[in-house]
Formats: sequence, C-alpha cells, structure tokens
Amino acid sequence: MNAKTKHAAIFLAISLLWLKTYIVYKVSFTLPIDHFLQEILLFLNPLSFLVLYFCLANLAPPAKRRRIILWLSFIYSFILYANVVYYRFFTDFLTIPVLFQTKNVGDIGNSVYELIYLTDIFFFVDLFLLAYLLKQTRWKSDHRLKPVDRRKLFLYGVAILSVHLILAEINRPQLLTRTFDREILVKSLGTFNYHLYDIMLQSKSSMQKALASNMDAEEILKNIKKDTVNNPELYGIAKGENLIMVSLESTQNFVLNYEINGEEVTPFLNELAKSSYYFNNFYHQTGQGKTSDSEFLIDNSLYPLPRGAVFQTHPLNEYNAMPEILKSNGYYSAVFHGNNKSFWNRDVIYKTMGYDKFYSEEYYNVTEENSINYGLKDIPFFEQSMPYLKKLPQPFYARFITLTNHHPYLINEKEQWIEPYPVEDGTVSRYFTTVRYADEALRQFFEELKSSGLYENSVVVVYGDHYGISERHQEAMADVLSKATLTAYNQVELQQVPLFIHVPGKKGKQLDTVGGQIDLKPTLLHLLGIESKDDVHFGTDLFSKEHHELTVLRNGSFVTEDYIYTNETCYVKPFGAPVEEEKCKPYIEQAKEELDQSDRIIYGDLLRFLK
Ligand code: GP9
Ligand code: MN
Repeated sequence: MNAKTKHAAIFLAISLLWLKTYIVYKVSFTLPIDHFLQEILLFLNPLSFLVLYFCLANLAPPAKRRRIILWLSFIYSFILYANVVYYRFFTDFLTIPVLFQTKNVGDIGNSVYELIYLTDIFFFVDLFLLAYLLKQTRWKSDHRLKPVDRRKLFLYGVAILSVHLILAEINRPQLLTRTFDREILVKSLGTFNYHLYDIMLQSKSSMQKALASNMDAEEILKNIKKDTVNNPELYGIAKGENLIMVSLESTQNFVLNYEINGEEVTPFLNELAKSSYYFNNFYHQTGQGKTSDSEFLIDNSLYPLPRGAVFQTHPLNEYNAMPEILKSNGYYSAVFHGNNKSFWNRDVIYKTMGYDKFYSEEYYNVTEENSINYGLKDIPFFEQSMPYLKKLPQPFYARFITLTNHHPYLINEKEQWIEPYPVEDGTVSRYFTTVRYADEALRQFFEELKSSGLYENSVVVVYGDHYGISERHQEAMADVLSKATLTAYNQVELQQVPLFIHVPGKKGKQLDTVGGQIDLKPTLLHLLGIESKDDVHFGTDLFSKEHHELTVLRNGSFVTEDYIYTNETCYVKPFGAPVEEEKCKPYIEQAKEELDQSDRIIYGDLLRFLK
C-alpha cells in the first residue's frame, strides 16, 4: 500500500470538507477579494488546518478510525455551520470572547429560529456521502499504520501550513501582530486556523488575568498619581453641553499652514486653529492598534498595549470609559464610522465601553461612486451622518471616525483640490491630496453643525489619530520639511497630531502645552464639569495649572517641556541637540513605570477589582 492509499479515507474526508468550506466562503460569507493572491489564499486556507486536524484520526486504533473520521468531519462541519448562523445575524465570525459574551447570546437568542433555514441540511449532506463512501473497499480505513506513515501525514500538514503562512504574510505583512479585522484574518488564515489563533490569544490573556489579584490592583492603583482639578477658568464651562469628537484619519500636525504652490493644504483647519483652542504640541500615543488605539486612549486615558490592538485582545475587560461616565451624568453616546463594524472589533468593545449606538457601514448608503479605498468617503459620511446626529437624545457624546485620508491616499481626480506634493515617493506625494479632501469634508460638517444649531451647545473636538507617513519615507519627508535629513528627534516631533477644542463662547487660542491623547479624557470631563479624580487614568487636564508635561509615546520615547528622549538619547528642545542623559533621567523611570502600570491594569483586568 502506498501512502496515498493508506490515507485514502482521510484524503477523501479532507477533499469534501475543503470543497465545502470554499463553497461556504463564496455563498454564505461576504469576503471581498482585492487581488488574485487573496483568491488563492482563500481557496488554500482550509487545507493547512484540515491535514493537521485529520492526523488525529491516525492516532485511533484501526477499527475505530472510520468512526473518528466521521466525528472529526461532523465537528468541523458543525463549527463551520455555527459561524454561518452567527454571520447571518452579526456579519462577523465567532470568537472565544463572543462565545462567553452573554450579551450577544441574548441578542441572537430570540431570532435563532429565524436564522436557521430548512435548506441548511445541505451543509451536512457531504457527511452522509462520506459515511457511505467510507464503507466501500476503496476507502476502507481499518488497516494498520506504521509510525512513519503517521509522521508523513503530519509533515505534509506542516509543509502546507508553512507555505500558507508565508503567502498570508506576503499578502499582508505583520498579519498576526497587527491583528486586523477578523474578516481579513479569516480570509488569510482560514476559519479554523483563525479559531486556533483566537484560542491562543485568549488563553494567554486569561492566564494573566487569572493570576491577578485584588492586591496587585491595590498596589498599582495606589501608585498612580492623582489628577488635580486646578482649572478655575474652564472647569464646568460646558456643563450639560453635547460633546462631538472627530478623529482625523492619519492627520499629522505638519500639514497645518503648509502650502503647495501657494495653496493651503488645510484651509479649514487653519481657520479652526484661530477659532478654537489649538494645541500645537500634542502627540498621538498609539501602537499597532492604530486608529483603535487612539480611540482607546481617548475614552479610557490608559495606554494601548505594546503589541497587538487592545480592542482585539481585551475587549471584555472592565473599563471605566467616557461613555459610561457620561451615561451616569445623563448623556447618550454614539460612534459614527463608515466602515465594517467588526473592523478592530469595534462592535464588541463599544458595548463594553458603554456606547449606546454604533452607526457603522450598514447605516450608510455606500456605493461605487461615494466610496474609495477603505469605504465611504468623508464628505458623504458626514452628510449621511447628520440626520442621525440631529435625532440623538441630548446631551450626547458623538464620536466621528473619518476614513478617506488613509494609506495609500487615493482620491478621484475631480476631488483632488490640491496638487500632489512634487516628490517621487508616491505615498508622501498623494498624502497632501487626501488631507486636502478631508479638510473640505470637515469644513462642510462644521457648516452643517452650525446650520443645525448644534454648534451652539456642543464642545467640538478634532484630533489626528496617528501618523500617516511612516519613518520609511524619511527622504521625501526631509524634502517636505526643507531639511537635509531627518534625525530621531525630528521623527518624534513628527508624531505630533493636531488637536482643536472648540468651546461655545470661547475665543480661539494657540496653546503650546505638551500633551497627548491620553490627556483628553480628564480634559473633556472637566470642561463638562465632571470630576475625574477618583477614576483611574494616566492623563491630566491639558488646561489645568498642574497638567503633567510628560507625554510618553507607546514605544517608550517621551516628550517634556524641554526635552525629547528617544533611542536612548536625550535631546534638548527646540533644535534637538543631543545632551547628557542626566537631563532626561528623572523622567526615564517614570515613563517606563507608567507604561508598565497601564499594561498590568489591562493584562490583569485590574479595574474589575474597583467595581
Ligand atoms: C478602519 C479605520 C482605519 O475602520 O479606522 O484604521 P487604521 O488602519 O488607521 O487603524
Ligand atoms: Mn487610522
């Protein structure tokens, strides 16, 4: 008997399930394919799991092998079907946290009968066929196997899995560490490899959580510095008013007042800088979770995690987020975003953080014409959001996440309102055109806010979520900034994102206070007259006389009033000359400790001990 015949029964089961999975991908899920490699990945991805999975059948005694193959096929089919049913309701895939998320089970409970169709029997017909075929001599599976045969199948599995992972990595570098949208993970890894990956993430974090105790919580929490409200001019100035926040995708501070051929790149933001509090020394503090990390910082005033996106890894922790705090002060809260709701696991964590409503892609009319790149363009996004916004119960906290100014910075010719920057590096060159588009979208949104009357009774905050141009574009960026080269000091400065806070009745003012996204929560709560001193947070009120001018970036670099510390070098502001480390010394430990404390809070889910 050669290897092929020895494993014939297993190969048959694998082929049927492989084919079934691919059909299910095409028929029951919506998995858009952007290019040919993705199609190949989608087709191949069930195989690497299936081969290794069916190695289990070879561990069984020969007489039981047939039954085990059938059971394995049934379990596989059942999990696949469970995903299909879940997908019908949530347009999302199952994850371990979701299985334990009683809220979701509650949601789905009532309609579970409506989600199961009679025709679903077709999901299982191949099992009957398999049972029948395995009885035929050709597919008999009760022969003895030598260990070397078992090993062979296992090695096939490992080889296929390796090729698969390499292709997945080529298709999307840093797939696992950047832990993107589930849709992308399932498309690249396959449903079952994805489930295994999910189990791994889950067990790792539950271990850290299981080992945490009330004592850890007390020890860490007592060491966190207390924020003091010393903000007599502005504390409570916007009591009871709405809070509107706009996250500007990939918008860095250097685009402000920048001109190309005498044309402003951000005419509206430049105006806004005059009519609101404009912070020109404000930093993003995001890590691999990009936009989602900025959201996490803003709503929790905790640091995001050193690897992965906290939105994905710890969505069910106990938090004390802005929407929850605002809710106990009579606020309604909503997020608006024209992308798929499961991106960055938003649909799950928003519930945890206490949002009342998430207006995701399904609430918008998204067409070929009004979308580009990741989805709905910013102008129609704001336009279509207005009717929803006007109907929200007041006071509300409404957060808008823009999208068009996202890498690779694409915009249709007729909406390209500024020349691309004249440099060979296409990313940097195009970046200015999408920033210009987003600026116009924001202008129109502000017009709408004014004509709806909401502008009069809302604090409006606009901020950049994270960098748009990475360090890889050094050369082009040196050109943009008219410098010969960019130093590590310049790279930290480039992490500045704009921040505008418009308070009704208050005149514009530029503030050069050093701050970061972590400071927004206490700052805004104080404007609304809500005390935050008993709540655990790492930021401090940007308007307070006691604001702590130490802004720690997620990679450990930090900025103070006088220094920037990065790559283990201390630089003095404003020109960035390196100075002796002694100058930065007092802050080095402090910065490390802050990040460490915040990580321990999240990994250990320590805030649960405070409830
Ligand atoms: C996706 C959008 C972009 O919904 O927020 O995410 P990013 O890649 O910038 O983190
Ligand atoms: Mn972003």
